[in-house]
Amino acid sequence: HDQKMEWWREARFGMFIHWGLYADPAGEWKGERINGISEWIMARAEIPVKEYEKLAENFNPDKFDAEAWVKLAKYAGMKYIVITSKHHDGFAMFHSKASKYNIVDATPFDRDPLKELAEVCKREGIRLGFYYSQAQDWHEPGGTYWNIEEGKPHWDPDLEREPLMNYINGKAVPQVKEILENYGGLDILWWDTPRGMTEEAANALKAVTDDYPNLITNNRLYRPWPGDFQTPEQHVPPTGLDYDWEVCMTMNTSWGYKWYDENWKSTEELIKMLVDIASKGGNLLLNVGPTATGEFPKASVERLKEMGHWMQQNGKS
Ligand code: JFZ
Repeated sequence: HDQKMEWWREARFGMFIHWGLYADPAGEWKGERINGISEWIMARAEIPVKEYEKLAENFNPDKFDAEAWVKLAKYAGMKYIVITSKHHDGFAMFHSKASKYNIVDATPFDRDPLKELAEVCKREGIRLGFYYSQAQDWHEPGGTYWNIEEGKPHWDPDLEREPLMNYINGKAVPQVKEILENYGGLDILWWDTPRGMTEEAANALKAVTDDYPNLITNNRLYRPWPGDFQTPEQHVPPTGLDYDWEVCMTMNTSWGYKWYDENWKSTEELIKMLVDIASKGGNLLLNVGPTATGEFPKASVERLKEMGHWMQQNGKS
């Protein structure tokens, strides 16, 4: 347990990437600005499943360049990358046999960006993790959604409900097996928002990850759940914690790309945050939300370059 954490404890700084179909609407639906984080647009605008699915038909991020992403992360001083393989919208950003609703089978792009990213990471010595939304899957009849625990129905009445375990056994477990098997050996599996999760579902997924003794997982599989590290979100915890922790943080407000989110933190703020976190013994997972063409927003690139410049002068290596 401790041995697999060695590289992670040394790492201090990683890149979070929230990338999915939601990068296309980018916070706006039918000419209206939708409040909140952009990767939640399907829920916030109550978009029916069939309508949201149509985003895939035009999703063609042909400016995607895994090498450019990894090299910038590396230049910024980051040691690892965690990317959304499937967010709550249920769309897989990797080639999946378990569900056709994935970037290779459902879009004109016809490439597996996560495969490309995995290859470059391996070559460049950057560790790689996938985020996988195990509970919330707004696309599936058995997937959970944000207010399921309040007994609310899914916003799309055409999605005929099924038991959670249908989705867990039919999609989540097979897809988690796929990502652990097909991407050269992931270092991290990043679970999220266990809303509506059951112990049975958590155990089914844990059984899969148990086959990978070097895999590091977070504490968001179930509630309560230890995982290998805790995940304070959008704030820096006090000093003196006796467990491993990683702050995940946005540079602006939204995780996914939102074109009018101009609430950028300054480079100075980000560097101070990194120093604060490192001095307290934690890691910073700093988010980028790439566009639907597959590029990092200019403001993110600027900040990462400036952080890299600072790291060259003050970092360890
Ligand atoms: C979740 C997601 O819903 C969100 O879209 C994003 O991926 C983020 C990283 O994770 O949102 C959360 C999860 C946990 C907390 C808050 C928002 N939390 O523990 O305060």
